Amino acid sequence: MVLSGPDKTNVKNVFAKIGGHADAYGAETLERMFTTYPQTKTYFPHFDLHHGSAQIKTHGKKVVSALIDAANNIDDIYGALSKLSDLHAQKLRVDPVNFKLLGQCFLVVVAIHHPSLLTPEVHASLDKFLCTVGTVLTAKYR
Ligand code: HNI
Repeated sequence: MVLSGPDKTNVKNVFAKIGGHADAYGAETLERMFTTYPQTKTYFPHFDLHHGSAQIKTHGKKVVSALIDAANNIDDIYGALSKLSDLHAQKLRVDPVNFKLLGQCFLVVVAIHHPSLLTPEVHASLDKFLCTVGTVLTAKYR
């Protein structure tokens, strides 16, 4: 998946607009993922997954921070997420299909909070970016 120049601009613009809401959007993304795709809960048996859970908030913040990190290093996403790639491949062993589910939920959150931001072009760029992040995080599985 190759991000074009305009894709990179679109992605950076989305994260600039999200700004201070990033943490809350992370938690909302996770809550949507756990509700809509309950099978994803199996990776978090040690978490309180109820609405408003402090663990979901903390974890949402970590996930979105990683996305921001990737967007800030959009020409070297592999490098930026290298350690996380090791973790997901070697320790967590999350089935790759789940990355698509999380990406979809993040897109829905952006769409709900920033409807005018998500033009078809920006939607496509963000989708490419999230797919790339998923590919990077599962790159070391084999
Ligand atoms: Ni993921 C831990 C980022 C997708 C299951 N994950 C992390 C951490 C970050 C992170 C950051 C914290 C690492 C640390 O503590 O050093 N995860 C991301 C990103 C994506 C992603 C950026 C995709 C966009 N992770 C997923 C998916 C699942 C998942 C799809 C499973 C459905 N991740 C986990 C689990 C942990 C985790 C489980 C450990 C949680 C804990 O604290 O015990």
